Amino acid sequence: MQFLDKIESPKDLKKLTNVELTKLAEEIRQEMIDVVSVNGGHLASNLGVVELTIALHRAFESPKDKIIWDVGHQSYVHKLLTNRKESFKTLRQFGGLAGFPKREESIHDCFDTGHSSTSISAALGFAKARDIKNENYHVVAVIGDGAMSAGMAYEALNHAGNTESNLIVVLNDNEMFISPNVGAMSSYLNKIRTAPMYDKKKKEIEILLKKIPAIGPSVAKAVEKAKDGIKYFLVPGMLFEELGLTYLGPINGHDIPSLEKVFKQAKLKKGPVLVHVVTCKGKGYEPAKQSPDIFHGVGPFSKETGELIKKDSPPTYTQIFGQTICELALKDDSIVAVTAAMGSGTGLDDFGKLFPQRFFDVGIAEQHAVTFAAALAIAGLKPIVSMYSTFYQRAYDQVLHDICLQNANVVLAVDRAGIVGEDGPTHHGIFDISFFRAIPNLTLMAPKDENELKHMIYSAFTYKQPVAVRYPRSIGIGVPIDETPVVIEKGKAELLRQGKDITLIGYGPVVYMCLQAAQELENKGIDAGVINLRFINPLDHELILNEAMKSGKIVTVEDHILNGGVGSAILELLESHAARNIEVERIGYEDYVEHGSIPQLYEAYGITPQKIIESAEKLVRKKARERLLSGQE
Ligand SMILES: Cc1ncc(C[n+]2csc(CCOP(=O)(O)OP(=O)(O)O)c2C)c(N)n1
Repeated sequence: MQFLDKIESPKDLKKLTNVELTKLAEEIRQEMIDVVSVNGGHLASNLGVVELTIALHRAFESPKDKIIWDVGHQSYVHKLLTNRKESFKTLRQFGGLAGFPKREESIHDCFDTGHSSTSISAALGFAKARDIKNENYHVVAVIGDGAMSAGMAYEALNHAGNTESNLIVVLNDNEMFISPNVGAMSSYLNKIRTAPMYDKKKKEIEILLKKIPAIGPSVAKAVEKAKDGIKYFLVPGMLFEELGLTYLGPINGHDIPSLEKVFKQAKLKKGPVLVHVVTCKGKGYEPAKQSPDIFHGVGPFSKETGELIKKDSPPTYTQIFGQTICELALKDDSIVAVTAAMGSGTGLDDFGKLFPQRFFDVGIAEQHAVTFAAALAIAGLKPIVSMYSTFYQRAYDQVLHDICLQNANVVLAVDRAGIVGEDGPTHHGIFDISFFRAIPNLTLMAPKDENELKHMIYSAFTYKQPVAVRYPRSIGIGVPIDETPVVIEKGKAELLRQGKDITLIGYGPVVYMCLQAAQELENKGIDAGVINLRFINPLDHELILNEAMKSGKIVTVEDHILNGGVGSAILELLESHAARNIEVERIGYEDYVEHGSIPQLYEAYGITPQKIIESAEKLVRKKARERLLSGQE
């Protein structure tokens, strides 16, 4: 790579001519295609910001100036330009570069991101800190038109527009979220995307408006109002100006000299500035340009054809969810589905096509999605909200306050529960049990396999109360799928195997790890029982206590943080039944989990049959020693 190899730090960019910069952009695209075609990753978004990132690093001085990448999935170019090109091949791999900005990875990553729409708030925080400490640097938030749909972005704009602090918001407008964009803000941006650059036009409009004569005070007032109205129609970005930001744009986001020019202009303005940059998602690689949604977050693919490398495998939980909800909705027209910019990720694409009137993609607006669904339910429909576990974190109050406190009949499909692999700590769904378990009225379920998922989704609609069903990102176990779903009795766990020496308790697919461990323990002379919990709330007190009393020892296993997880719930249950002599070992995560493939992470963090066996043996040995010492044997 003739030019990329020369870039040790962003400063080196300033030595290149325009022609060389164009060649550098080509090399960066090639490098990203090479690496992402093997490791998977967020290709289309990164292809779209190559020139934008180069121009930002020429116009600003990172790390002194702070550049905050919203979501951060588009930070690959930034990583390549900030001394990480040698390690770029390890992108998203266990122990390698993260797929998102990470402060501990580089001084050029000034703020960790992963969840959408945090950048303007963070940028304003930096700007205020700078002002209070009398420091001198620029702060830039780079936010996509998708991320601009979330409430947090408006909360931050509302605050920013009312301050004097210098701050630059770069709106990267590519007409796409993961799927084509939705919502009124997107329609607004669509309208102004092709308008001529504001600054030049603004002057012409001001001159034109000044020519309108004033005739007496009252008429003058009306004329002023009319002028504002005319300006509103003629000036692109007026909405942002009204919010107190200076609007610059729209700018072609693939023209480095124009971008640099506008950034230099923005640096000179006082107060908050919004630079509207228009880019093309997937630029420079035809398959990604044609299908930016598929290449938004993509697995390994053939560089030559753009075809995804698919293995013969069972359907994913998400696919079974998508099929089930379509089957149910065909028979029941009160079922409606809500998602927050994750239609394809949550398997609702087919639902959207079959029932367009009953499908709502509300944009990146998890809080709104949940409250909206609460009212749909209270008004007599049967809404299912489908989002990733990690994004429900955004909507906790809405689940608690709007759905559960009112006991609204909403089903929450909690996709990507458990670790998700290469996207890492910002995206692992390992907290939902802890935060949902605390909420009264919320039934909380987890299927051990994809067939049980079908029955659980069906059952959830029959309980007539708030229900959350959590299931993982992975492919299913490969079990046959029953044609007709049946109702699972609420709160009933499943005893998969009797055992007198120890009881293994799991939920979700780790139940199969428990079964494997039980089999291997049998070979070692330990008789282990296995409970598939199915319900985390309410717990099956009777079955758990019965089995625990028999064996006196429990190992709980969960693809979840230990704090407040099911292991904790079982300890609480034993405590409240004064069953304190039962020994419990809990397996789960003790901390945030890094990025890497799911099998690697399971191995590294000890979610394995081997770990279950070790924990079981430890407990059995401990009890035997105690018995020996107390003279019972
Ligand atoms: C709170 C939250 N919800 C959902 C997501 C999933 N997500 C990641 S990127 C993305 C689309 C972002 O669109 P945009 O900001 O326009 O960026 P682009 O990829 O188009 O450049 C979504 C929905 C997220 N990261 N955070």
